Amino acid sequence: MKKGFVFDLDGVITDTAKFHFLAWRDLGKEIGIDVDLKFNEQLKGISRMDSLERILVHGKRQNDFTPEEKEALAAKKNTHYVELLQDLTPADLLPGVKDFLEAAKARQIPCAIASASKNAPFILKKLEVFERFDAIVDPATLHKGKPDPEIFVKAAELLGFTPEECVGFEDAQAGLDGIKACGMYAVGVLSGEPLHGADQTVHKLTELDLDALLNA
Ligand code: B16
Ligand code: MG
Repeated sequence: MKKGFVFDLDGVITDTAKFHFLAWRDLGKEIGIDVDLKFNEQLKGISRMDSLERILVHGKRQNDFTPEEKEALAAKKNTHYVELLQDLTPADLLPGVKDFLEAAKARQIPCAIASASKNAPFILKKLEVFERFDAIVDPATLHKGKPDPEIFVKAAELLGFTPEECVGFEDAQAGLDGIKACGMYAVGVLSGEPLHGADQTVHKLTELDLDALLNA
């Protein structure tokens, strides 16, 4: 019997990938690097600084900036990203999320957020579901980003369970690999590119049978 749920944020609870894309695309323009939608897929689930490093490699500019300049570029992208988040409302929850969280609450299944985003608490408050989560992993405390399983192990620990006792929900391959690497049951949420290695995949959380999932 599964005891806890661990959710990724971007692509599972809400679609903030479109805002990450716009902010990275504009920053890319300023430094002469083309960031298109296809390349943006590679940034899903990847931390802010690791995303910048990938963009610099993509534009063959990985040796052109000092650590301080990289910090400034990442901060500039984040300022733009946070501006784009200002109009977020509960209507931006992905289909089925609200009902799924309510159903989990009715069955007293604790829920955690395992997101690479340092903006997760702000986003969850905008979506009016912050109170619904029993734990949010602070990505600043982690040693390794996804696909390392650390964030999912930590989320299970914060809920008081082992990874095997939890179900993880992810839309990005990096996150899915992290979930599987710690023995957690993985639900892949399809948002674009195919996902490999999930125990089951859905397009929306409405497709899930909660009782079957708890017994998976
Ligand atoms: P921030 P997730 C990830 O969220 C995004 O998918 C990824 O594109 C982003 O770079 C990362 O959060 C860090 O976000 O700049 O807000 O700290 O999918 O792990 O919920
Ligand atoms: Mg995601």
